[in-house]
Amino acid sequence: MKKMICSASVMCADLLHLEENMNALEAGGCDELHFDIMDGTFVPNFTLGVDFVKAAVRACKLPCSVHLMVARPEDYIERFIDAGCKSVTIHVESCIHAHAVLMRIRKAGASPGIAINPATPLTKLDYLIDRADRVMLMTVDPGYAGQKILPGAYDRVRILREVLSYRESRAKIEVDGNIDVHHAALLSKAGAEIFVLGSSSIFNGGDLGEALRAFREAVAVERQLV
Ligand code: S6P
Ligand code: MG
Repeated sequence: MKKMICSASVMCADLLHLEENMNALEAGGCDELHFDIMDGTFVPNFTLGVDFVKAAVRACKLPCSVHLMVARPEDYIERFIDAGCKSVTIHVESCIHAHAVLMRIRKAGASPGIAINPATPLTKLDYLIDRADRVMLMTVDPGYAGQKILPGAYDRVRILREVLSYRESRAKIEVDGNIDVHHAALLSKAGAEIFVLGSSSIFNGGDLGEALRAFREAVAVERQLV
């Protein structure tokens, strides 16, 4: 089994103790931080913004990735990259010229990602895959933490894995939404490599470093059973 890439969802952190949370994640071997940016238009919720991300980047050594759930993401990518983000993911549904914007993200010095909602046909990705380092399959409708995984998620990962290998793409599949131990085991078997960890897995009030280590171990065990 390849090492899971764990991306901790900052919107699920204790925002009043964010620095402690980030230190614990770093100590626990977290691979990156995941910042959900919501504008109340593309999704029916508001979350974090550029200044928040900038402050977190200053306080933490982990690479920061942003998941832009906003209308017209192309208007904001350079600001997040200037804030220190190493990876910027845009939605195929919110960006008319997604191909050009992915290239702009790379040119600006960050790693481009493309995200897709649960009900959007995967064929929308066909001509974008070559420009992305990661494809983020939403396993819930975007907007909120604490939702239930949608059953189509497993097939979508399987199909996308096939498409990526047919196209000889090295893009990684990321899954976002209700990634608990059981779902992570099934999704990693289907071909997912990056896992967004939120309230379903590690943010449950205890020590985050411990929670992350326990999560990795539990997924390794669960993979033998599913
Ligand atoms: C949801 C967002 C996610 C959440 C994550 C929360 O729109 O994109 O990144 O932060 O899904 O995790 P959980 O385990 O509560 O679903
Ligand atoms: Mg997200």
